[in-house]
Amino acid sequence: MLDLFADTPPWQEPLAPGAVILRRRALANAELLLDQVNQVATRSPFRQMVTPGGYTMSVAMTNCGHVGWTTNQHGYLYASVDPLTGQRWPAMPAAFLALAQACAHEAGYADFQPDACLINRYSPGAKLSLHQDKDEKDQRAPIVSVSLGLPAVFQFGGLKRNDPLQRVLLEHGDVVVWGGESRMFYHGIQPLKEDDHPATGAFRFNLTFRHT
Ligand SMILES: O=C(O)CCC(=O)C(=O)O
Repeated sequence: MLDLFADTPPWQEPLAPGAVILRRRALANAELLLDQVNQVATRSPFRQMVTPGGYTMSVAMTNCGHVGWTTNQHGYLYASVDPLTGQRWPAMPAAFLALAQACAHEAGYADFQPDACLINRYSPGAKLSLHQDKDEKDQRAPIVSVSLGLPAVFQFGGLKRNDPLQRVLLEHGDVVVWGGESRMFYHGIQPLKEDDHPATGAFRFNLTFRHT
């Protein structure tokens, strides 16, 4: 029988073993989430981090939670203090935590306890090269990734950098959860196309929740 509600948001699309896209899952909360992104950024501003190799990342980043992802001349690390402000990272807003836990649960990962939320801000041309999220000590927990604002092409590969890539468009309110078999799969974001989004103007924001 025809399912009239098959495309009614939110809906799920399998991506890989252990990975699923929850389409528009964060749409209803988007305004609140963006407001809280702004509040986090007033205390720990967005900044373009420099990799250990001396490359300035095109994506601007900040964090909230017990620890935040950052870089220094020696490598990548989670730190409890924001190196820019010398203060602890802002606490993770309750709405962030609730959304991340609900999405993880819906994707099959019960008891997700994120202690870090990396917030990425993309302007036109900004990208994230293929990488693995491997700075977390506990890789049994999934990654929950929330997209807000301008659409972007997400690349999702395999355990090896040169494994074939799937390319999927992530739009305002989409959530991707990957864990289990695909927890260490390479992924990245292609350069953002210039456009204007009613909620975020020229930007795309992404929240990634991790249990470090
Ligand atoms: O912006 C995205 O959708 C992906 C972010 C990401 O891969 C990361 O923060 O590790």
